[in-house]
Amino acid sequence: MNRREFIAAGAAAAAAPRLLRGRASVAERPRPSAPQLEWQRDELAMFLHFGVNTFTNREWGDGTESPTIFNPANLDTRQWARAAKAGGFRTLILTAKHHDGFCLWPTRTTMHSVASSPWRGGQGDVLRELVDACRAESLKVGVYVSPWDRNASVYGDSARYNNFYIEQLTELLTGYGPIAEVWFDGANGEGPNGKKQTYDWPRVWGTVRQHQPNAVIFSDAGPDVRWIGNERGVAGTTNWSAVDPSVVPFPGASGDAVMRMLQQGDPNGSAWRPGETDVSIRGGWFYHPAEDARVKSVDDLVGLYFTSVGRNSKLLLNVPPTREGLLGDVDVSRIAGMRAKLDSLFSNNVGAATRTSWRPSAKGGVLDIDLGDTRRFSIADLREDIRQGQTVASYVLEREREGAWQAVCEGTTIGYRKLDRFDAVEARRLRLTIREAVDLPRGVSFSLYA
Ligand code: FUL
Repeated sequence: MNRREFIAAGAAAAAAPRLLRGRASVAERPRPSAPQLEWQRDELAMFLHFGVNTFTNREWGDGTESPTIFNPANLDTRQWARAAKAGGFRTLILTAKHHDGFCLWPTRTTMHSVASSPWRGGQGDVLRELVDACRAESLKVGVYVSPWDRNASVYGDSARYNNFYIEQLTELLTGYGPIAEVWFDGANGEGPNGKKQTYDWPRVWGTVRQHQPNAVIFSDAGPDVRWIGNERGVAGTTNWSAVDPSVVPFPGASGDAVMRMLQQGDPNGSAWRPGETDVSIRGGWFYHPAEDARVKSVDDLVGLYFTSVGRNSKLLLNVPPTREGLLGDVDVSRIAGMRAKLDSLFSNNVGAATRTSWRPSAKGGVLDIDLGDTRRFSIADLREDIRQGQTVASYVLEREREGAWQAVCEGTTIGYRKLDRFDAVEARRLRLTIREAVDLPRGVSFSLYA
């Protein structure tokens, strides 16, 4: 494998990228915070939807469920954590409270919790057990805390419910050690009294910052990471990590412009807010026996990796525990299968090249490589050094064939990672051309896999 530094601007003149109108300089462009960077590099997180819905076989509870139905016979969070770790997942995010209002930890704010259930004689705490298991397996923990609460009598009485919700959050953020991610959806149904609840998002986010300054906060509107805009596991083929925050002002905002911003971001956005792609390994978010035969295949899961991580996003894969309190055998084997397949796809690196800096005077550039020998490959793994922001808006990777250049793959954004899969091709000489960028790119690299 030959590693070659970037060739002089003159050689690249024919392929000079058009610098799109961007911010004044790389220094002014948004960049990730340390927690955002770590969040992205982790690539995979596991979502665990678990609660009264698991026992009623529903997707959304209405808040009238009796806590006595919550009684997983063999709950084993260590089994969850081991399965996640074997799949390469780095964080486990539990539905501490879903829309039905049932709390998986023994909260002081309501009786509607595990403390009123027969499970562990009313002494249990699912979150505590998850935290312990994750610490033992060197994994991180996150919590989903639904703002919509169909059980709380004060829901819809805005000030009172907001106090109640902040108290719940405070318990979660102060009682369990480091929390890596706090996950909010924008669901906002009507309260029991017919009144509409107005959430106090600045206060919610301020509470997370106060107690867990290193946690990333997820919602449609960030502030740290954004929803990717669908639950199918597909990020935009164009996906900027920056957004214009005024387009998605609060979680649950809707409309075409909102969806576009969630899917694609904004090349000139002022806030670094990368997209998280959440999708379930089954049809629903909660466990339903009828879906045992509909667990996504290994190839499906590998495909989801390519349409999320491979499009500058992060994959949050939901694997719902059963009524036993375990991850299903089929689900566990599919996750392990996904890992094995990904490891094999990325095991044979036939060549790599990096260009770390572009001279400010150079109008364009090509990163080229001579593999030394003709090699066969079917995956291109492109990356930008996102510590310095995201700049590439359009690229093409070409191979030399009988003295002419022929495109192997092309695309728009790169960001943290862009994976292109194609029918295997052979080549000895290749070049990556950045056609368009919003600023002089930094640290662009690619690797090729057989
Ligand atoms: C949505 C919820 O309504 C679904 O039940 C699920 O939890 C999904 C991840 O978020 O907002």
